[in-house]
Order: sequence, then C-alpha cells, then structure tokens
Amino acid sequence: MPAEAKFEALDFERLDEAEQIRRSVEFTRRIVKRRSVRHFSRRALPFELIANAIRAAGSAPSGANQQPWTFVVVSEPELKRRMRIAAEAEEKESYERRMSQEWLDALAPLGTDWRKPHIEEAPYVIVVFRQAYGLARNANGDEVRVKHYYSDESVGIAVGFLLAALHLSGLATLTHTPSPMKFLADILGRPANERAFVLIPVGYPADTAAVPVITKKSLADIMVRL
Ligand code: IYR
Repeated sequence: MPAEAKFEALDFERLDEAEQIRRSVEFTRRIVKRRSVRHFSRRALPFELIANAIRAAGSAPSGANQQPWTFVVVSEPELKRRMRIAAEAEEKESYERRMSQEWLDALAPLGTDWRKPHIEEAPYVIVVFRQAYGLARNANGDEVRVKHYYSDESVGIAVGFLLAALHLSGLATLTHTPSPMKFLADILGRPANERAFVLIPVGYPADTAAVPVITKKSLADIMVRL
C-alpha cells in the first residue's frame, strides 16, 4: 500500500523587495567569479567546509525525492595517487586516440591535456556517484532494485549546489570527467548501483594558478523573455 503524503507549513522567509535585490546582486556578484581551477595548493582546509557543502548538495531537489547520490570524499594520498594514475591513463588514450579533432579544437582555448596533477595536489577530491537504481530489502529480506527517476538531472542539480557552496566558502574546484570513469567505482569500492558522475578536486588555488581567458555569453544571448 503506498504511503500517504503528509504536509506541513512551508518554512519560507519573506523578504522586502530591497533586501531581495540586495541578496540577488550579492549572490550573482560572487558566483560569477567562480572559475575552474587546475593548479591547486596542497594547503590543508577544514573538513567542515567539505561536510557543509555536501549538506547543501544533499538538500537539492531530486526525482521523487530519491536523492540518488553518494559523495565520496577522498583525502587519503594513496587513493588519490591511484585515481590520478588511472585518470591519466584514460585521458592519454582519449587525447591521443579517442577524441575527434573537432572535440580537441573545441577544448584548445582551455589549454587542457591528459595530465591531471590536481587529483593528487588538491587536499580533497569529491567523487560524486549517481545511483542508477536504489537497493532495498523486500518483505522476504531479499535485496531488490528500486527504480530511480531523473537521476542524471537530480545529480546535476546537486553538483550545482555543491560547486556554489564550495565557491562561496572560499574554495576552488574543478569539474573533471575522465572518460570512461568506471575505474573510480573500482578504486573507491562502490556498489554495483553507483556510477561515477564527476570528480571534483577541492582546495586553494596554487599561488601561481592561472586560468584561460574566456568569456561567458551575455544575458541577451542566453535569456528569452516572452
Ligand atoms: N575529460 C577531459 C577532456 C575535457 C573535456 C571537456 I567537454 C572539457 O570541458 C574539459 C576537458 C579532461 O578532463 O581533460
């Protein structure tokens, strides 16, 4: 028998318009400064910053509120070393053989290559896993699969929350998607229902960190008002 929906009063902070605009401007001013960083300092940071950002990510909306995500936080040097070696092996193959010229041309302005030192240098690497399906026990105690809805969209939204939270906490991040990513589940010992979604080195930028000169589309280019 399906569970009944239960409701409670919405906890919603009503703001006056001036305050809304102040917060809107302030958030936008800060978030547009986020950049993908590829050169990290090894300087330590409080784990609490990571935990709080994952709390924020875990509050994201998800299909049927199934919260189909697992955030694996890796600081152990040997695990980071193994992830770097495996990522670089895949990426070398990709850059030298698998990626099309069109793809390589599209990436050229970012100056990326197969080398991924940031996986070892950043003090924390968060590997986000998408749960393709859930695992539960039925009445007989057997393990059964629970269908997950919109897990890609859900995890994408949660990662957006995570990146915003880390940035607003004064940390640098990179969204790295070595391809294929199956080695991450193997190295990190994840269950069969979890698929690596993105690998996020987190830390302070190296003193010498530089970022490619890029532009973002203007509001007029991305917004259609009808
Ligand atoms: N996964 C590779 C290639 C790469 C692909 C895209 I699309 C990017 O925006 C950046 C990199 C890498 O991480 O180098």
